[in-house]
Amino acid sequence: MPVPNGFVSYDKLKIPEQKFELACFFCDDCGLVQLTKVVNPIVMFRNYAYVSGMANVMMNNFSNLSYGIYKMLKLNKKSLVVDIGSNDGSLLAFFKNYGARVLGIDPALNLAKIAQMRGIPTECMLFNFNSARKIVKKYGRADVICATNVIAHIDNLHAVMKGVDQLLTTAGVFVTEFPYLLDLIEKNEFDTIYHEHLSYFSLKPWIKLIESYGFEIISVERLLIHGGSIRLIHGRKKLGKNTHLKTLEYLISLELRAGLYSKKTLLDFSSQIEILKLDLRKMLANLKKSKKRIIGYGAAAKGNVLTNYFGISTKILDYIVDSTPYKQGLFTPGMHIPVYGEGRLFEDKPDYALILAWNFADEIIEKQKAFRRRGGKFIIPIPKVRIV
Ligand code: JHZ
Repeated sequence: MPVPNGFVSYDKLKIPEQKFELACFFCDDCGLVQLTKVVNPIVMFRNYAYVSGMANVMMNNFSNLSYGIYKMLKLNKKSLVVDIGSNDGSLLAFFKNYGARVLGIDPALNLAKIAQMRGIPTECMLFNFNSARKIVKKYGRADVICATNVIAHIDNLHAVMKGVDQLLTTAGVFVTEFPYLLDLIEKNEFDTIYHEHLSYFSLKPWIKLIESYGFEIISVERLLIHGGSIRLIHGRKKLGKNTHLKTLEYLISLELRAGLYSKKTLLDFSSQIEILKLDLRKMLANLKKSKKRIIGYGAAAKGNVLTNYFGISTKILDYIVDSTPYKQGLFTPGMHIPVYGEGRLFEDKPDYALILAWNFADEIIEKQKAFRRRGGKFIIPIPKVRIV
């Protein structure tokens, strides 16, 4: 597969794209599911097309997260909040409004610039122990470290934890969110497996990692975002603030019941995906036979995985609409499906829109009432193919 955010410009369409193996290992020892091959992060993230501030659902999630932490720690103008993988500064903008000092860390030059323009100081670098040391020297220690949808993107998890340990004050908290393996398996979310995501976390291996650096989970919450994620707040173990043991035990019991730590479950999952592939391809082929025009909605990284893995090309999807300016005017990696702004859906009036950003299906369907009113239909591919 090509890298999932490797959008291609018109003049480069004839140059063969670099492809990388995309397969998973399962660790017999700790149960972590992880990719077999690691693509150089600079190739994937230096000029990054994904902008977190593009979806209302994301902004609401950031608002809720920042308010919870603000209340919990009673943040003030002396507090420092550091966001790892700060993207366009969307999360930090909330913390800034609460009066805290903020600092973003992100290797994407294009996004660091945007964040800086909106008044969010950002260091354009990858996060590890060395960068944590540099930050401590320049800005002091952080009272809060956030890392939403980014830990799974980092190969050396030990370097991250060493960096967090270095950067965080003694009483500080480390907050992270990532897609939860339990949701991924139960809801057929195979297309969230791609080169950017090196680890697919469940709780057991995660706890093993953080405990080895003297941290414990002080709060755990399941979220609907991104097809099902988990939000964890960590503190230093020596402070003994873990009040969520029962919830953790309960979640681990769910993981065990779902067979997350058995290879058979993972193999069954991959067979399910083959069935999904047949179902979706059959439905799309039937629609094409009856001369329906179909487009894609949301040039998400996951959509690029789905179209490549299921072989859905421009013979099926005329184009994809997406709200991200960085993606518009370009072609999707691998399948080379053109990407346009969302306005085109209404002007062009296709019959069906396949929602590739299925995690935002509700928001998209709500927003595109006019398309539905004049007979347009949506196809949601995951967890099971259905028409709305
Ligand atoms: P979205 C990204 O994955 C990348 P992607 C990353 N690696 C990660 O971990 C996950 O997020 C969590 C568009 N859209 O967020 C915007 C509309 O066009 O599911 C996006 O291009 N109209 C960091 O790329 C895409 O859909 C809309 O109304 O799979 C959604 O991409 C809305 C709501 C979205 O993530």
